[in-house]
Amino acid sequence: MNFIEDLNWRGALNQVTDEEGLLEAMAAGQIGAYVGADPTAPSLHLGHLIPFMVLKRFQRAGGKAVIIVGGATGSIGDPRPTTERKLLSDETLAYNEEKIAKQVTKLFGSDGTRIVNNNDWLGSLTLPTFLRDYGKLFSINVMLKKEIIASRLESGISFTEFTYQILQAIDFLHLYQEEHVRLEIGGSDQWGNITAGIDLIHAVEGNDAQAYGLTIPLMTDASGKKFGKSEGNAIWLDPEMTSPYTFYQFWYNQADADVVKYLKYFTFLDQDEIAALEKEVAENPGGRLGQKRLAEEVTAFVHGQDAVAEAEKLSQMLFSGDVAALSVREIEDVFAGVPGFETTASSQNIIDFLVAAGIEKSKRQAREDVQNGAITINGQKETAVDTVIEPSSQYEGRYVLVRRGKKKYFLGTVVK
Ligand code: 545
Repeated sequence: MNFIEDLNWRGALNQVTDEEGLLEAMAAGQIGAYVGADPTAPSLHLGHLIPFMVLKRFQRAGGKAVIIVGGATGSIGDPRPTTERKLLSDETLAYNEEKIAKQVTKLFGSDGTRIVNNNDWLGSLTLPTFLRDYGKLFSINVMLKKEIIASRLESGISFTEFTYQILQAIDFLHLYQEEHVRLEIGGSDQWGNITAGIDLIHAVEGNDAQAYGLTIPLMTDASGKKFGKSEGNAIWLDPEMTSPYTFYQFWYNQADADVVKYLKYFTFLDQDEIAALEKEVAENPGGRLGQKRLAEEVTAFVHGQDAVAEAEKLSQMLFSGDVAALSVREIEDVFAGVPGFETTASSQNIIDFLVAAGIEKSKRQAREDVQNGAITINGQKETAVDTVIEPSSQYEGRYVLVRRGKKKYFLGTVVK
């Protein structure tokens, strides 16, 4: 299967400007492809990852991969369909830029991907040069017809955001000339900017110049919901923002109806491997073998093999209830973003404690659960209704971990 057939099979192709031309160019010798990311946040999240995965597939198909960190474009911001962006402060921009550069270097830098910052060429461009060399080659009439611009004409758009597409187009031309880049890849929201770049290359280099664009569809789950959030939170690639455990669990908890689609989209497993997993999911629904493989593959890709081992160790500990040995750091990773409760450090009767924590609705229910052996505190099953709880006896005195039933955990933070 060639690069395009593979993307089609994976459901990862939305539009391509000239499929035949692109495949010919790829077959004739090594060409480059690029994806850009603006430092408008300190980390990429899962929604951003897909074009980078496609870039990686391009690289595996023999191409050269280039990533632009948009130091210059990020200071302006790609227009959104809704409203004008608020400009980020210089400090925020510098901070995000450093973070994003580090992140893409960590994710892609070790395998020969070239990472560049468009501030290096756009930053020194003067206004007269911009207007003479580039502005003249853009037709306002064409620019106004770009979907994103058209959608903003009613609500309004600044000259700054209107001009964004020209900057991105200059990037493509720059990489065309300097890095032998012939293809730009992006999400479907990038179509207008990518085709602006192709038009600029044709205007400067002649209509025969090989320049192609490819976009990837927006990911949705089986219920049609936008993909990539867990309980309303974005899944970030930065381990400080989304712990590798949460990241792993996000994949592990996907529905059977979605797992094959995600295996195709987010892993480098081949057709045979995915077909085998598809069969497994169909024959053994709820068995989670597909999800486990998905979680392992994507977590290893983003966080490394050690993070997979750690996430699986934590999952096992939580599943078996053997949580006494968890470190404070592990507790914080596992329960980040999960609603919990607060408790004082003073000794409390277990029934009062469970009701005050909101874990049990009534004392009667609390007694019943305790007597039935459904309640575990810090990994220890408590079956006596007169048990006295010392909330600060474990985990450096900072947390108390309650389990009700087989699965449901509640983390209590001990407050002074
Ligand atoms: C800048 C200069 C270029 C080429 C591209 C750009 C960036 C592009 C853009 N891309 C998005 C983005 O999001 C913020 C990321 C991190 C905090 O705005 N104009 O920078 C997203 N992109 C990945 C996909 C995208 C896109 O990074 O293309 O479609 C999301 O899937 O929205 O020369």
